[in-house]
Amino acid sequence: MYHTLEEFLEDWRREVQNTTKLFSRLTDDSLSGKVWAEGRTMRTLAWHIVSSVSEMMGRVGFVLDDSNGEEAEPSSADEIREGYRARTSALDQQLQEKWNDASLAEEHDMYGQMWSNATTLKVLVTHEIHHRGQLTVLMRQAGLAVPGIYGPSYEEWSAYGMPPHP
Ligand code: NI
Repeated sequence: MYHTLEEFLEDWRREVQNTTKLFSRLTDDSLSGKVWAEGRTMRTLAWHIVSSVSEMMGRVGFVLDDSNGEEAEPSSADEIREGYRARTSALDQQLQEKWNDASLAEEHDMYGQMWSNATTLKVLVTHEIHHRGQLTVLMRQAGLAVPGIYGPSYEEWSAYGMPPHP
């Protein structure tokens, strides 16, 4: 649980860097890939990560884009990258302008339950990590190289001259 805004920002900025690193490996050609017939495509999954930032934070008073959640999924990987960059930088700036440490204890109706803003921020982070893990699998199955996030990826072990860990 976050006790100060700075605690959150430190965590969040690191995760934004991680997601940005993963998104940097997306290619236009790979976006329609999925693991099973009914599954989400990489495009849908990546865009869900992007749009969830504005959807979730929109419920606690932040306007991070002007789509009202009506936006179509973009066709290119660059639009996904730019959408993420724009939303996360707007959030970073607006959080510093509008919230302080006391804001974390305020509660809002989130999906039918009352959550403190500290809880909402925690869910923002874990939701993104959850879907980023799914996206990593899809990217690997599509033959894309994936970056290490909390530890080296297969390719990175080799680059360090070490045998890849399973
Ligand atoms: Ni989700």
